[in-house]
Amino acid sequence: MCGIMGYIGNRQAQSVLTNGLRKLEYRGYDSAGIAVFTGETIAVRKKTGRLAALEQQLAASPLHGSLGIGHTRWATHGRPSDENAHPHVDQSGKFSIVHNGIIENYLALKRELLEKGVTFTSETDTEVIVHLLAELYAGDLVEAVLQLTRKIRGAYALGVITEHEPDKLVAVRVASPLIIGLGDGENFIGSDIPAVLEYTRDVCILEDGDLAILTKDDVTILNIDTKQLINRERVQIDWDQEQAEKAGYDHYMLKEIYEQPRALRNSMAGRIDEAGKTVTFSGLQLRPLLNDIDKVFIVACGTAYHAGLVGKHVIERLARLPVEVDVASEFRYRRPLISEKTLTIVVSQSGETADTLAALREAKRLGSNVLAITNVVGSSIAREADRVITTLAGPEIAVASTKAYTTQLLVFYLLGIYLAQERQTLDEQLRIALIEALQQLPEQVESILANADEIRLFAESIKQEKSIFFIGRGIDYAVSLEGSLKLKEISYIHSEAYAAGELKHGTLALIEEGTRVIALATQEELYEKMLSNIKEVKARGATVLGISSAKTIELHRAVDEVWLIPSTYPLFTPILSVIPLQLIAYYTSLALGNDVDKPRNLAKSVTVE
Ligand code: HGA
Repeated sequence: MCGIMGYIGNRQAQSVLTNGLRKLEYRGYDSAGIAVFTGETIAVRKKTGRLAALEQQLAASPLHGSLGIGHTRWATHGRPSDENAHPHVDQSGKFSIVHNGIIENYLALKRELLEKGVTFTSETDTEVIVHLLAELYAGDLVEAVLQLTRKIRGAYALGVITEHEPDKLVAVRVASPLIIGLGDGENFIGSDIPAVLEYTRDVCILEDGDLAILTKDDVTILNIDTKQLINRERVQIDWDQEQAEKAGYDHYMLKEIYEQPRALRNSMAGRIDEAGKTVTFSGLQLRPLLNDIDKVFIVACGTAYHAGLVGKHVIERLARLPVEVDVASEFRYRRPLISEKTLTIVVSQSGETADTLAALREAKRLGSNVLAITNVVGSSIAREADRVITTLAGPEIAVASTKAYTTQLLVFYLLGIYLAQERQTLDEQLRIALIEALQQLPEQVESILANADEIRLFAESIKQEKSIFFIGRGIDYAVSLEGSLKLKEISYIHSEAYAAGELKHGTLALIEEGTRVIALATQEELYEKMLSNIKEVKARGATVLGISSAKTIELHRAVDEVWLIPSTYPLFTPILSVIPLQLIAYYTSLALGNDVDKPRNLAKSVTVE
């Protein structure tokens, strides 16, 4: 995480940098800072807390100049503080850098620098970079940065300026994202495209090993190892800034929840033939990846992992292929059993999730083909995977993922049906009926969203709870995990998701008079079993909310309250049952006065291990 912005041109850099950083705050918001070349020296302003705190400081003492770098931080090394905030400067104050990533060998480098008498002013790994750079500089900034890249190890996107060469801004990308915005008489760097969209729609996406030299009028890109010039494609961005803003909603999360019908329609568009009989991923050439596979491995983190758990049910049921699911941070170190006959599916909203990217590389190293499901075209994961299915959810800004999750589910449904077509494991009539049901989902989501009011009241009633349980069986259990994560991450209320049949093996001991339980009961074939589990918690005093599509009297009798969701095929219920859970989390967080879009301790797009 962390957001980088850089500018060289004729405008006042201060406002360009703060505008860009505002679009990147989703990447981190522990502190923010900018460094601007004022004509004589590099001046730095940095402040703990949100960008607004820095802006206040800048209003009191503005910086004037047209070359600068900026940063919004999500701390990995050293607590959030003014000292640890970026940009960092060397001892002479003549060099300044911003960094996104982790320098793995920083302790050894720091020791060497300390022995040489260098004084450090922060606890960050980043600071070694700027001292090293000053030491390596011998009149040529680019050369010094190239040498620097030979000394530091880890992940880094860097923005670098020096008052010795105020006609340039140097940027490097090694395993952390960075893009260039191409303007007329001005150029930009940014961690993500929205940062520069206010100024230009022409961008070029740097790849690992790229070093870019920006002047007002030119951008040159070199490879850091070969020093060869590189031509990176210029891309025209056709989505507008408005799409990345709140569009009248109080929070990005609410906006993104309400965008789900559209996101689902977009993600389905062009992937079902006109007759509604088959799923097609035209242009993707998936078939060569499927020859001879005997196993699927789904790897992801957080919400995307929960989508993967649903994906397992879908692929196993429809395509009759065994599926293993793992969290990426476990997978990458556990020597997974993978071969050329395994299809690895990695799932990541941002396409930059560091653990998922590492898992992708590990799977490839072991000979597996990798299919990525991601929301960001041109992201690292999209570029390194053998094939990519994009979830067309549009930019997701809120830290708590909603529309990315439901579109990931949709892609798993499409993929499950596609695999079933290819493997001939599904009767044609059933396939057509499934596709029909799939096409109804956006409208069904709309109908749930139209009745969101009761959820506000429910949120009010749980906001003082210390702990809440989500229970379900089969695919409902996978959704329970997601509902519980959503509640935890933005309301900070502890919650547990449990496979309903597993409660009696220990956790039932936690149920007491008044314990709040949210029970998902959407699976007809497990309905009676689920009713028994609900009765078990009721008998211990729990207050139960049931979420189901079954209008049966038994359920109404067994629980304290029931919310009905529209009926669909059992495999498709997650897209519907998760909507009330997302809204419960949202309204509870709101009722508690939390910062819904930027929950504490978290950030969007986890680009560190
Ligand atoms: N390691 C640096 C940058 C952190 C970062 O990129 N987070 O995503 C620091 O801790 O300041």
